[in-house]
Amino acid sequence: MTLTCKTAGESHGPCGIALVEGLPAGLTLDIAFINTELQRRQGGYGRGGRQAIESDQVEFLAGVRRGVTTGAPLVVQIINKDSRLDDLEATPPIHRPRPGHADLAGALKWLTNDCRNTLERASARETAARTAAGAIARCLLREFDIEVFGFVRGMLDAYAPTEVTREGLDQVRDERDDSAVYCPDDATCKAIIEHIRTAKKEKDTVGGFCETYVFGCPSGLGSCVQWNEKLDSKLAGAVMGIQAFKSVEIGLGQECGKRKGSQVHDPIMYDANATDQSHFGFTRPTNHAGGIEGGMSNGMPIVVRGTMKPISTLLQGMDSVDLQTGKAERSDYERSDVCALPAASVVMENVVGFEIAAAFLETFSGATMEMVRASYDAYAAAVRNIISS
Ligand code: EPS
Repeated sequence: MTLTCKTAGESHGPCGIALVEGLPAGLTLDIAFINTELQRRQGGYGRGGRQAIESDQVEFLAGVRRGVTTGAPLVVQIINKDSRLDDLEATPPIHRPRPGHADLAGALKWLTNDCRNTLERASARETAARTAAGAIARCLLREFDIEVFGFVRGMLDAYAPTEVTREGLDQVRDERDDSAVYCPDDATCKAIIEHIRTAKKEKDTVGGFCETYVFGCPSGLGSCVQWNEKLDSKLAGAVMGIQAFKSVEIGLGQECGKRKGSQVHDPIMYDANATDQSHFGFTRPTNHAGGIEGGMSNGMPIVVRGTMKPISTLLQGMDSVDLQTGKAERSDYERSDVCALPAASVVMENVVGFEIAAAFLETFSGATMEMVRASYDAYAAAVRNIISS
């Protein structure tokens, strides 16, 4: 069965829900880890007033018994404390759409001059449910020593030079976790905070760049056989599915267009002493491909970069139109964040983790964890014999 996730819930409704199907039975969920990811998603310098109200944590309604998956569909709930959707005064109609938000496009799609229904569902509050689903899926990846790591790379003119390797991961993770904007480089962190402060003063907003690395991902995930089976197409879809994301890159990404082939492709080497690694001995001195060739993982770290646009709710407003009168007006203001880039880096880390878990289970399928492990072990044994067979 394919691992899938659907979410439901409005920003100011009673709760957010994720329905996750396709996990094998017998997976122990690290609930403290899942809740830590939810707390991290709520944090980061630049957040608005909402996060002071909420304290997100998961509650399992189905598919989990004593912390272990049963193999049945899993339903996870995150309660909204700021629940007020049925109170007309607390959640009034919105008639002046915010440029960049889903407001106008939703009004045109659902044939209404009230943007409220659209903005409630389009809200990035929904990413709490997707983060939970991703963190749940990562419990499976961790059983196979697959580590997912996301962070803020930069914004505007600030860009962290940090190199992320598996060997240095513990230190970089500590640096990220000590940073108010989830950026492991101190100077870049300070510059980002300054940019957010300035944007706030100017009643403006800022976005930026997030990156996610996957270490220990074995070769063989994804497929070149169909366009929509490619691992990079799935990752791109998941990252572009995060609210406010406008671009996704794998490995060198758009830089590929500025270089010749010999400066882009990663030479292939074989090290018979490294067959215990995720590349099973087929090492590469560079990783411009970002761990994916032909839509399949090659065993090198997977590297994904995403760009988040600045939040579209501006305190200064922007030129818009009143949908009741057709007259020019400034856009409506709803309480919002000045910058949610740190939160977005957590969301990206977890949606990438979810897609890797989905591809993993497609390749090494089984109704139970034991069967998944047996399938993985059989593949690992066979791939180590490629050279001699
Ligand atoms: C959001 C508007 C704000 C953000 C929200 C996304 O919510 P509110 O209008 O309640 O202040 O805080 O993000 C979250 C609630 C969250 O948990 O990430 C929007 O319009 O997208």
